[in-house]
Amino acid sequence: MSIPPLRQRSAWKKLEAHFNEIGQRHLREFFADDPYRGERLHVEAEGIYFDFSKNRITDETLQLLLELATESGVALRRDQMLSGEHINVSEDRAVLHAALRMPSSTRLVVDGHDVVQQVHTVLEQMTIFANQVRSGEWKGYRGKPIRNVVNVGIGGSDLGPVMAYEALRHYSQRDLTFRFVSNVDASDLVEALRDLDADETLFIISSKTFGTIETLTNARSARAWLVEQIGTDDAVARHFVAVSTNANEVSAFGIDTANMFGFWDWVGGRYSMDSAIGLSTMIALGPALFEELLAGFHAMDEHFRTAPFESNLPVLMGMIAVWNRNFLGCPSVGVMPYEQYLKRLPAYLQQLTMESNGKHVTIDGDSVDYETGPLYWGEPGTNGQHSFYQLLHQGTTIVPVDLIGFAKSLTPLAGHHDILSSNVFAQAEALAFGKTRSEVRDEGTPDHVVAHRVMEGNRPTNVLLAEVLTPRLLGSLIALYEHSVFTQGVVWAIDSFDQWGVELGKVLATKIIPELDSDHEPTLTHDSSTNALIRHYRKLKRNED
Ligand code: G6Q
Repeated sequence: MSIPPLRQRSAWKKLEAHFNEIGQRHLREFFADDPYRGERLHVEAEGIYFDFSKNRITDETLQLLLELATESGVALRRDQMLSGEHINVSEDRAVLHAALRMPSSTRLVVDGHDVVQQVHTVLEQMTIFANQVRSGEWKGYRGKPIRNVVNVGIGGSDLGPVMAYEALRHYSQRDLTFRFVSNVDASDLVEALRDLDADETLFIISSKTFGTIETLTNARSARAWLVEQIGTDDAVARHFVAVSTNANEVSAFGIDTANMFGFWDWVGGRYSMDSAIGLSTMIALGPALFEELLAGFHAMDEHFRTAPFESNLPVLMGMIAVWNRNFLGCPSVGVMPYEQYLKRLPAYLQQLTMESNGKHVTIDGDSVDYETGPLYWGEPGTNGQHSFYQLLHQGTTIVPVDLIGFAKSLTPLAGHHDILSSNVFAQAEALAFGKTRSEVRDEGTPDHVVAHRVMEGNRPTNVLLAEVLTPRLLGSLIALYEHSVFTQGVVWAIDSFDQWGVELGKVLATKIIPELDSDHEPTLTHDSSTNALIRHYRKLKRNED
């Protein structure tokens, strides 16, 4: 099936004409025209109630967006992904994070291997180890049980574990301490270790490639710290494990591959929190709750795979995002969880969305002539309301926002939760409907202040509402975003699963590292700005006048 370039697809052309008709209409009108709009424009799947009625769309918009999804080959591409075809074309790889959460009773043969069986073999290995650590059976070199777990990784090997730990901390084993070290800035490691007893500390070195300079530098320093504290290299075997796809490098680093938890090249870094990269999560939660997390992911995968587009939550979410990006022209999207435990979710989603869809060429290598992934950012509510929400309400840029709320708190204290939740609803309402000039006047506002207090509204939001944050719900929520990102990437015809911009960063600095070394005077061959900066840095390092 050959799919025309985006601008030539018939649904795209219809959407352009349609936008000319309704693009300037106000959410106030949409709601006034249809008293049932708020009830109608929602879907519910896997415990997530998704209200998309406060988007600047009509029934026709929706129908055309779904037509565009169909014409763009979302279903075909989805099925290719789920069956293990190499849809990551620029790296010639399968994209099989969905296989990480398939039940052990299923089979999926890809490139000659049953990947489900491979996944469950590693899960069993993780389960044994996690239970040993949790029960105190796994002892440090001098016989003390492990009480501190330090995950050392960066990017996809850090953001998922830290987000999941924070999100599910309520369910974690509280006599274990978890720390996450990612930045090569030594402060990150030094601060993480300063109050830890080496005898009780386990390092999980998480790196898909085991070639990432930040992680290996931190891992070497962590090992030096441990050896210094305990007094012998022999201690490393009881205090270091690795999560990687690269057994050779793990072994070269000095970690016994018996203490390595593997995964595969078909798991992208930002899609790996439910692979062995989630080892710290499993230790924190225990294998049973980790299984719940996987079940939540899988349930959303199944919904994505089987639900018709008009009730398919990830497809709807993804297509509304396309509308906001390409037709409303919104350059940025905010995600605001009204659940403190989800405080690292915005950072996690920032990588998921921007690394996946921040691309300017199509899978065929042609330059796109339309916008792709927006900037993505966010903070937990209600904190954001006391800072940047000002711009959301009255700025000159329209920022669509996902507001995520829960009906029940995990930590109920009288009076708190309804105050928190009222803000979810109030913000979505205010962003949509604003406050008109006459409403402001009727409040008795002096004439010269009226203009300042008007909120034009018409700012789109999605509200995602669930009962309570559980491991299962978190899995479904993350899978929802994964598949929404996928849907957008298919429409934009980009490879959502490579990351050449990130790879560039990995090599750029390596040329400069030796040039900063005080012992040698380098011959600098960069541009004049870079040369001057390096010279000034060297001078400051020497602390000369
Ligand atoms: C994720 C990216 C990137 C990667 C890190 C760490 O999709 O590829 O964030 O996860 O660069 O890579 P390693 O796990 O190989 O150390």
